[in-house]
Order: sequence, then C-alpha cells, then structure tokens
Amino acid sequence: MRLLIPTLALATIGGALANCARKQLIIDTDFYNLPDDSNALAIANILELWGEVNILGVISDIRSRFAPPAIDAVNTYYGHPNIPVAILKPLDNSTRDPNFPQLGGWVDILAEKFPEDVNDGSNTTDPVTLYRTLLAGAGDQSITIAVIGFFDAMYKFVDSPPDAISPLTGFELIKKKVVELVVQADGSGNPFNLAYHNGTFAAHVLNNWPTKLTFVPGYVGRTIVMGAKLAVELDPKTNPISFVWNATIGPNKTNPAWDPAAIYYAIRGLDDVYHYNKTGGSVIVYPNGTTRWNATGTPPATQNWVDLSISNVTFAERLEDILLWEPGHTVSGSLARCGIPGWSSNNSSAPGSGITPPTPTNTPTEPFMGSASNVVLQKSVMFGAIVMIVAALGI
Ligand SMILES: *[C@@H]1O[C@H](CO)[C@@H](O)[C@H](O)[C@H]1NC(C)=O
Ligand SMILES: *[C@@H]1O[C@H](CO)[C@@H](O)[C@H](O)[C@H]1NC(C)=O
Ligand SMILES: *[C@@H]1O[C@H](CO)[C@@H](O)[C@H](O)[C@H]1NC(C)=O
Ligand SMILES: *[C@@H]1O[C@H](CO)[C@@H](O)[C@H](O)[C@H]1NC(C)=O
Ligand SMILES: *[C@@H]1O[C@H](CO)[C@@H](O)[C@H](O)[C@H]1NC(C)=O
Ligand SMILES: *[C@@H]1O[C@H](CO)[C@@H](O)[C@H](O)[C@H]1NC(C)=O
Ligand SMILES: *[C@@H]1O[C@H](CO)[C@@H](O)[C@H](O)[C@H]1NC(C)=O
Ligand SMILES: *[C@@H]1O[C@H](CO)[C@@H](O)[C@H](O)[C@H]1NC(C)=O
Ligand SMILES: *[C@@H]1O[C@H](CO)[C@@H](O)[C@H](O)[C@H]1NC(C)=O
Ligand SMILES: *[C@@H]1O[C@H](CO)[C@@H](O)[C@H](O)[C@H]1NC(C)=O
Ligand SMILES: *[C@@H]1O[C@H](CO)[C@@H](O)[C@H](O)[C@H]1NC(C)=O
Ligand SMILES: [Ca+2]
Ligand SMILES: [Ca+2]
Repeated sequence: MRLLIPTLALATIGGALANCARKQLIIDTDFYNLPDDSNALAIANILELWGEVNILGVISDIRSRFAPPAIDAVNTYYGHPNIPVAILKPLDNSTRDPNFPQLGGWVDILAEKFPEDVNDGSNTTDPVTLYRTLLAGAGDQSITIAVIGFFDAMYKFVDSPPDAISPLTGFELIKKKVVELVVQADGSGNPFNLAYHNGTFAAHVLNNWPTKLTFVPGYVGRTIVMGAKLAVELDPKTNPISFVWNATIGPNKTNPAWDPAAIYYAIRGLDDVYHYNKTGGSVIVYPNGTTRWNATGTPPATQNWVDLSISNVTFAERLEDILLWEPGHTVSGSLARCGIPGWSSNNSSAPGSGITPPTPTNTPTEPFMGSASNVVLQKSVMFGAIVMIVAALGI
C-alpha cells in the first residue's frame, strides 16, 4: 500500500503559479467503455508526473477481471506501478459493457500487451477496504474523488460500518476526509453513467453526499472532440493510450472526451477552462438515474455543474496535447503548470517548459505480437455505432 507523500515542498517549485499543491485523488472508473477512461487515467498519471496530483488509488466499479490489470498497465507505463487498485467481487470475464458491446473490447488485450503485475482482478483488494484505508490515512478534507463510471463500488462504501480500519462509517469518513466529489454526469438529464446503469446506486450516494459535489456534464464533454493524433503521432505498439485509441476509434479519428474533461476539473479545478453553472440549489437523483436540479435545494455543501469558459476546440487540443506527452520527453509550452518535482527546474517562471523528466523504468520492452483480433472484428461497425449510441443517449 502506497503511503501518502508530503507535498508541501512541491508547491514552491512552481512559485510563479498559485495553487500548485497536489490534489490527492481517488479515481472510480468503468474501465472498459470507449477509450474514455484510459485517457482520463493517463491524464491523471501525466499530471502526477508534472507535479499536480497524487493518484492514491483506482477503484473499478465494473467486475471485469481484466480491468485491474489494464488499469495497472496504464499506471505502470507512466512510472506509477504501485498505485493500489481494487475491484468488487465476484468477478466476471467481461471485456465490454454487456449493454453496449460496441463500446469496448480492448481491456483484456491492453493488460496482455503492456507490462503490469496485477495479472487478474482477483489479486486486488475490495473497493470498500481500499476506500476506507485511503480515507482513514488521509488528512481532513484532503481527498478528491472522481467517479468517471458507475456507483456500484461507492454505494457499498458509503454505508460501510466501523471496522478495524476506522471507527467511522463510510459517509462519516467522507464528511471528514473528502473535500470534493467530481462526477462525470449531467446534473440535469439522463446521464449515461447513472441512467443507463442501476440508478439506485448513484441515487443513494449522491442524494446523501455530505461534502462538495460537482458534475462535469455529458453535454459539455460531448463538445470536446479530440484524438485524431493519438494513434498517429503516438505508436500503438508502445503507448497504451495509442493502443486503445487505435483499437476503438482508429487513427485520424476523433471522439468526445467526457472522462478526460472530468479528470481535468478534478485535478486543476476550474482553471481557465470552466465556470460553475449554478448559483445555488442541489441535485435530485431518481432511482432510474434521471437527474434534476432543485433550485431551492439546500445541500450540506455546495453542489454545482461546470460549463466551458474557453472554446471546446481549444480545450480539446489541450487535452490531446497532454495525452501526446510521453515520459522522458520534453514538456512543451505552458502545458505543465507547477514545476516538475525532482527534475532540474531552474526556471520557475516557466514551470515545466523545456524540462525533460526521467524515463520511468517500466516502459514496455517486449515486441508487440499480433493485433487485437476481437477488437478488429468489431471495428467496422464500431465507429458508426458509437456515434449513433451517443446521439441516442444524448451524452
Ligand atoms: C471466466 O473464465 C475462466 C477461464 O476461462 C473460467 O474458469 C471461469 O469460470 C469464468 N468465470 C465466469 C464468472 O464466467
Ligand atoms: C496473482 O498474481 C500472482 C503474481 O503476479 C500470479 O502468480 C497469480 O497467478 C495471480 N493470480 C491470478 C488469479 O491471476
Ligand atoms: C438495483 O440495485 C438495487 C439495490 O441493490 C436492487 O434492489 C435492484 O434490484 C437493482 N435493480 C436492477 C434492475 O438490477
Ligand atoms: C464546438 O463549439 C462550436 C462553437 O460553439 C460549435 O459550433 C461546435 O458544434 C462545437 N463542437 C462540437 C463537437 O459540439
Ligand atoms: C491521417 O490523415 C493525414 C491527412 O489527412 C494523412 O496524410 C495520413 O496518412 C493519415 N494517417 C493515417 C494513419 O491514417
Ligand atoms: C447552464 O447550463 C445550461 C444547460 O443545462 C446552459 O444552457 C446554460 O448556458 C449554462 N449557463 C452557464 C452560465 O454556463
Ligand atoms: C425517472 O423517474 C423520474 C421520477 O419518477 C421521472 O420524472 C423521469 O421521467 C424518469 N426518467 C425516465 C427516463 O423515464
Ligand atoms: C427542493 O428543495 C426544497 C428545499 O429543501 C424541498 O423543500 C423540496 O422538497 C425539494 N424538491 C424536490 C422535488 O425534492
Ligand atoms: C541549474 O542551475 C545550476 C546552478 O546554477 C546549474 O549547475 C545547472 O546546470 C542548471 N540546470 C539547468 C538545466 O539549466
Ligand atoms: C524562464 O522562462 C521564461 C518563460 O519561458 C523566460 O522568459 C525566461 O527567459 C527564462 N529565464 C531563464 C533564466 O532561463
Ligand atoms: C491498429 O488497428 C489496426 C486496425 O484495427 C490493426 O490492424 C492494428 O494491428 C492495430 N495496431 C496495433 C499496434 O494494435
Ligand atoms: Ca502494479
Ligand atoms: Ca467512464
């Protein structure tokens, strides 16, 4: 289990920029739909290398035994092989969402082709245990949680009773330790992550959430279309993000970045990208996963959703540029914000600029063997199907 690393010193490296204390982030993900979750996890890993965040743990809210090793493969590629991963048991053998098979099919192959040492979801701990351990060990109001998938794991955690890890219940731990929950879903609508899954889990969690709660809506993410370069400028044989893009969307093709948009907010806050949409009120989540905004609602802490303050095209380019960065390469321009800890950083007025971080020790070394055959079979129908499903869902 990785310990929390004191981050005080890091905030001074990027002295020219305010608010560079690292976010302490837990990611809760459905790691087999589209390349959305793998890209979001990659952005978090990259921003960890750029000094902005610590990924404390990754929770799989689906039961695919292939999700934890695939998550570990992405973390390992970016030099973070020891981030704890957890998944609900019993496991299943799914490689794609049974309700939306067109959206997946890469997760098992990712774990096969790229180095990782989890091997199988059964080798990871229970999400309730991991949530409780991470929160119990954290400072008050220090944790940000990003749910970029479903609420199956969170649902079990919030009602968890006191145990040897902590005398507090799940909700009590959250109230004490979690500063903000970031959810990739519409605060008003029929969001994919809530309404196309068992909505009672999300309803219970979100209707009782005791601290700050922010939605990054699907109607925003849908306009942030990117990715044409991911399987062109990056090599799908050596870069896991490029591999997933190549296997699903395809080179030179674009797709919306719902989860990356949410992870960006979870790590950088509003930045120059977002503003809050609401001036008050709270969300209501119905058991069918439909959300409505109650303008007169009085939640225990601020609830809101974000909208774009910069152009969707500019933000899409920024997300893609972050994803195009690979460990060992120079960070260009102003993409990195907060200096890069442990690297030669003589010029704090240009944090990240011209600095080459160390190459992680765990980059793939084995030659790529063959293609993702079951993915390829799906591919001819996949892109059109995604477009149609996205249109039908209104996400
Ligand atoms: C998953 O696949 C393995 C190996 O083929 C098999 O032994 C196991 O029963 C399967 N599990 C489920 C839940 O289908
Ligand atoms: C768990 O991990 C160990 C070490 O990598 C491996 O030997 C073992 O086969 C794994 N268990 C499963 C069920 O994959
Ligand atoms: C949704 O989850 C709730 C709570 O576990 C359960 O009672 C209900 O049967 C589930 N609904 C479906 C359609 O699976
Ligand atoms: C991006 O924003 C522009 C201007 O608002 C809009 O015309 C365009 O449709 C948006 N792109 C997408 C994919 O929604
Ligand atoms: C991508 O598109 C460019 C120009 O549109 C083309 O030159 C290039 O060959 C394409 N690359 C791939 C991998 O399809
Ligand atoms: C708030 O969200 C609605 C969509 O639900 C949008 O029409 C409106 O422009 C947004 N307002 C602001 C200030 O972002
Ligand atoms: C979900 O339930 C709410 C409350 O009963 C209802 O207003 C809404 O129309 C339902 N959503 C769908 C998609 O049926
Ligand atoms: C909205 O919030 C108000 C104030 O808390 C409450 O009285 C009302 O019942 C809520 N509306 C719904 C539909 O839950
Ligand atoms: C940083 O400054 C030190 C001391 O002035 C110098 O020795 C070192 O070469 C500089 N590094 C870079 C990358 O400029
Ligand atoms: C530091 O970076 C800024 C912005 O890129 C640049 O203007 C300045 O010349 C740099 N200073 C040094 C000492 O390199
Ligand atoms: C990229 O996708 C193409 C088409 O599906 C496939 O033939 C090729 O093997 C893939 N490349 C890699 C490295 O996975
Ligand atoms: Ca590992
Ligand atoms: Ca997701």
